[in-house]
Order: sequence, then C-alpha cells, then structure tokens
Amino acid sequence: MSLRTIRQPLRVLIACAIAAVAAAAAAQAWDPTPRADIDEGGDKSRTPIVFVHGQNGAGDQFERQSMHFTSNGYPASWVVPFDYNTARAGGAGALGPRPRPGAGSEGAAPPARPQRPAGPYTTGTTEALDQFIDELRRRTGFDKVNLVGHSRGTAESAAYLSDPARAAKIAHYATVGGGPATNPNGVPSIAISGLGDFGRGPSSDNGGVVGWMPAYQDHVMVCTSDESFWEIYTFFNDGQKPKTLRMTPEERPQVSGYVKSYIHNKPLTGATVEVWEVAPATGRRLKAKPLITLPVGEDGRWGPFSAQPAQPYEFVVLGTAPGPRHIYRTPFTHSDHFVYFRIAADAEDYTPSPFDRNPHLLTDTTSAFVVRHQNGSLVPAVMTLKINGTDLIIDPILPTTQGPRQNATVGLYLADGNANGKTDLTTIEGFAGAFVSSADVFIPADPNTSVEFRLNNHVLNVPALPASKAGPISVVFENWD
Ligand SMILES: [Ca+2]
Repeated sequence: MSLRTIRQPLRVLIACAIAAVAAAAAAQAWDPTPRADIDEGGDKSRTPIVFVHGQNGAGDQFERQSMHFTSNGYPASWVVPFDYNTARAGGAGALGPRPRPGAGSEGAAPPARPQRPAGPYTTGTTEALDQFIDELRRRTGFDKVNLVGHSRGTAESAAYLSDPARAAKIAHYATVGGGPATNPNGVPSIAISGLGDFGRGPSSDNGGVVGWMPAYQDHVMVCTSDESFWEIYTFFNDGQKPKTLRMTPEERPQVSGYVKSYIHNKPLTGATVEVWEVAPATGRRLKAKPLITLPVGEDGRWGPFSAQPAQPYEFVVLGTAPGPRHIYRTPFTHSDHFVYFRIAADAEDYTPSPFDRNPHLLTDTTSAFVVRHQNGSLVPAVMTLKINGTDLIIDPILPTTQGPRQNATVGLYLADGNANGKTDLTTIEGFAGAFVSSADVFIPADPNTSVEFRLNNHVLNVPALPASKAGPISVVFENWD
C-alpha cells in the first residue's frame, strides 16, 4: 500500500470532518427570518374561521384547533382569534356562561340562565365582532365566514346571530360548551358538548346537531380537544372528515402571537419579545444574544419568526410594567400563530393575577412558576404533572375526587406560599380563582440549577430564576398525549 493510497482516505476523512464541523456551525446558526407568506401552501377555497373565546380567556384557547385546521389545508391567516375584554359585563343581552352549581351541592339544580331577548340585541362586544368579521370578509373575499364560540363566547355569538343582517355573514356556527345549536336566523350550527363539562348548556336537548365529547373532557377540553376539532371540521366541511389529526411537521414552523393584558386582552403595544434558544436538558440559554427580537404592534401582534423544530425556546417579554417576563414552551413542530403572552401587573387595563395580589411571594431566594396546559386543562386521573419528580395533580391541589365536571384548571401557580422553606403541597392562600389552582412548592432560586417539569411524557427544563427579578416563570405545554 503506497503512502498515497493511505493519504487518500485520510483526506476524505479530514474533508468529512470539516464538512461535519461546518454543518454543526450551520446548525448552530439557525436563520429565524420568517417566510414571506405565512399562507404558503394553504387552500384559499376554505371558508375562513373566527374563534370567540370564553370568560377570562383569549384566542390561545384555540391554539391547538388553529394548528389542526392549518394541518388540514387551511391558510394560516384564514383562521383567526377575536379577543375581547372579559372583565366587562356583557350588557343586558350578554348572558354569560351558565352559573356553576355551588361546591358540595351534589344534585342541586344550577341557577337558571337568564332568558335571551326575542329580537336582535347586542352586547358591549357585538359591534367590535361585527367589524372584525367584516374585515376578514374583505381581506379574504368571502361573503360568509365560519364562527366558533366557547362558553361566554357562545353568548357573545348568540347576540351576534340574533340579527338577520349579521347572521347572513356566517356560513356555519359551532357552539362549544355553551348555548344552543339552534339560532333564530337559521345559521347551520353544531353544539359541541360533553357530560364532563360543567358548562354544558341546553345544547344537548334542543334538537340541534350535537357533537358529543368523551366524558373525561371538561369545560376547557371540549374546546381544545382533537375530538372537538374533528366534529367542527366535519360540520364546517359538509361531512368531509379531516385528513389528519397530527400536526403536520414542518422544516421551518412559522411562529407568532400576541402580547395582551390579562383578562382585558388589551394589546400591549410597544413591548418587545426576545426569542432565546435554550438547552433542552437545562433550559439555559445557548448563546449570548437572542435568536431574534420582535416588536409588538398596534394590535398586540408579535412575529412571526421561523422556529427550528425540536429546539426549545425561552421567550422574554420586555417593556411591560412588571419588568421582563420569562416564558418557556415545548418546541414547535408545526406553524403556530396563536402564541399569547398575557401580562398582568400594572398594565393600563388589567385584572391582577394571584401573584400580583401576593407580590411578597416573589422573593430573591425562591423561584415561582405558572404552569399552563394549552391543549386543555390539567385533568385529574387522566394526566400527571410533576415538578422535580413530585406529583402535583393530587388532592387538594387538583382533587381527583371531584372529577372533571367540577374542575377545569388551566393554570397552576407554584410558590412557597407559607414562606417556610419547605414544599407543603397545600393550596396557597389568596390564590383561588376561576380555572386556576395553586400549590405550595419551595424551589430555591439558583439560575445554575434547573427545575424539571413533566406533563405525562413531555419534559420542560427551566432555570430556577429568582422570583424577585424574573417574576413568576411561565412553563407552557402545548401537548400532553
Ligand atoms: Ca411551604
């Protein structure tokens, strides 16, 4: 064997090594520039959809639904959230969700729902919804669009549909966890309903079309679940079934969303969103600079940027009164334009969150968290949520004995509530609220230490930032199956 024949493979090896290093460098330098057209590949013959959220909610309760629709061919900008201020009383016609039966009142009839007026009526939200729908019709060229309401959003939708002129702009209506599937002006409608839903309205017994959800699905999951999407899609497409219930994987998922005030949903214009690449195993930043910094526009919109599949990100919202807010999310595999950051404290219009009411829990020496599940709620006996291996879906934090009918929890607040330096796994005094719960968990602040959150088989690692500086750290799971 000559020297030459030995050197040849060596050269190849060296060339391969250089190529590998170059590829690694290229992988390091991800280009976050968004696509020119977020609707690329979408079928513009599909009827656009407007989502109307419920009490205390925002468009992000339809995050998973929107990705299902775009995975089945809808253009991203055809599928849009209408946000409104749920702190505002809806006026005489806004009936709101059916009042919940009181705790412990097993078998007792819930308070009666007020009667709707016979003719056309409006709420404080109807005019804005009408303008929003007109703008979507203009932009897409459709005379009629589809409408989805959830919970209080079905009361707002009922007010909208009470007027023949407004109803004429709606092709199909899906009422989810709320009002009837029949409406006075005859828009074809489906009610999505479930036995596990405490907000179940008269939708089940009014003679309208009903899509029944599995019994474990509570008031939130009837809105967010895959089964709910299946029924709504099929109804909106005249019996044609969805092609897939998987989120179509993309090489460059486009990601955008909104920064708004908590509960009021006022756009926090002028804020900025930093996107940081973080290490999956620790949640710590991989670079000295953010991947991209994005402004928040007049309508509260930020982004889009091109995300790297499987890469977890930390989002930092800057320029809002409480100081930087840190949000850690499960990675994106499919484009997602419903990524909301709702900031509470000191916004011009806001409702205080439990931590705003209890700022003494945001200390230098501890970390505090808000865990959210975007694909529904945290359902006892169906899901497990662990922090550093400790179960959180336990009595009394999320009681398994109550069952989902009484219990739709989307946000779980974690802090050392009694400041004793120990994890007590009790609920925290002063943290009660609709759709939220709390747990006394002691996590010493140390940015070099990571906290592991595990929702079923999904893991997010997050640095233990001091609560005094970082505020409550948001930990957001999009999926749980
Ligand atoms: Ca404690």
